[in-house]
Amino acid sequence: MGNYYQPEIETMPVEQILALQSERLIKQVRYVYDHVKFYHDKMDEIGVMPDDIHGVEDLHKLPFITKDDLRDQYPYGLLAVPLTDCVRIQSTSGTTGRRVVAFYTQEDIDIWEDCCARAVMAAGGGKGDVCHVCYGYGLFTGGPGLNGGSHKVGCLTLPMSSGNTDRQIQFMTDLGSTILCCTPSYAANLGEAIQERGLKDKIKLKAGIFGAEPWTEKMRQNIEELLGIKAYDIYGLTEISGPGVSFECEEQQGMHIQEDHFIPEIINPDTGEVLPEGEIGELVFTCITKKAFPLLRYRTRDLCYLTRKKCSCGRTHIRMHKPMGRSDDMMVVKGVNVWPSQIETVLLNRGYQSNYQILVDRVGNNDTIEVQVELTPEMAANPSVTTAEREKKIVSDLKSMLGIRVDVKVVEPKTIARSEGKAVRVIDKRDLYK
Ligand code: DLL
Repeated sequence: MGNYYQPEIETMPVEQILALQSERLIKQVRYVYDHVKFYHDKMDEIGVMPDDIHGVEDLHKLPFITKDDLRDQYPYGLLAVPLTDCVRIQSTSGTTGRRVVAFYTQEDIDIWEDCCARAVMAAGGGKGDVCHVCYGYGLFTGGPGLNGGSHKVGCLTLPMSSGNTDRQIQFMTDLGSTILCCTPSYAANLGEAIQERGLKDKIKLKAGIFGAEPWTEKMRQNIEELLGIKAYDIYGLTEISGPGVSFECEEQQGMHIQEDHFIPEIINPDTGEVLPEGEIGELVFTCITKKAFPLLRYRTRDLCYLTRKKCSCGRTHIRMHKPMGRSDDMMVVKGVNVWPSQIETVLLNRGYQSNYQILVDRVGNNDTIEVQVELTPEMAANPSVTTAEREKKIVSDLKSMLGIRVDVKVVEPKTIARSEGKAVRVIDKRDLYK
């Protein structure tokens, strides 16, 4: 068994957590300054030395790091260990121009899996449970993270990966899965499929660990009813490790952040000013135990607030409200991170102009995404290529750019409504941040 089960850390008095964070932060800043040229230069530039950091109260002195920095430093610029000490990479969904590759030493993997193990335990998982993981495996962190956590707590782990609903249900009924790990939208799909097949009596699920995309309280109720389970939220991002940066306990009142590994801050996304507990702003993380890819003050772009209100589960780690929006224009569609700029790149590469619109909606439990783009006048004057051919090419380019199917409608010039102010490129009707 790993060392994930550390009730003395999860329930430690707040002053002790803060002391532990300070101790780790001081060491980590020195480590990062000495091992990552990017940080060395950035700190020199603003005149902050590792010796200026005496504890968490000095965190605000450090510079922020953003996804653009990560992109600029791709692939090895932020590595703090020789590549030969790394044993794994994971990567975010969404690709060209926006790829983020995170590196892990074996110790990083162990800690990440410990974080996921705590999440599985908080959902009631342990020896004797059958943990059915249908997050994607591969570069995406969902499958590997929950897989590792499930092993550590001694569950029988089913590494199902995503898709093939019939097979999922068959394993679930034959092997008596008790804990389900997947995106909330897929959980709702599975719930409906199980009901349609009249198999609800045959499943033994008691809990689900759902995250990687925003979901509402209404969706939670729906999933809990459909599957007869308790549905727990889990949050994380590849840059910081993956799932398990925070997770819900049985109280389902926000997600406990694993403060022995990550220090959270909430900032005003426009000014960078640190906001007090309870105020909504952008979530920022500093990793204090990571070795290979140790980010300090990473801006997640997720909007939420933090609370230290006592939780009756006994955990003292601070809680974050589920993400309430984004401070950039990233959307999570079909579980994949999508930036409008990626779609625009595909269109411009094919010779279209910026007259396009992205329509996102949810039909049943499934996201739909359609791109409408105008023909240029030159294209309209050239009937030798049919609209269907044009659409097929864009669908294929978008599939390789984003990894998901996007419906495409090529329309006549000047048919998409022009805006008088800022162009409205995205119409997202899902209303997921509630
Ligand atoms: O989605 C890691 C993960 C896997 C989390 C499985 C939970 C379960 P990325 O692909 O890097 O990593 O996407 C990270 O997804 O910044 C949020 O915007 C969004 N996100 C993740 N979890 C939640 C959640 C994984 N529980 C980005 N609620 C983050 C809302 C979430 N949004």
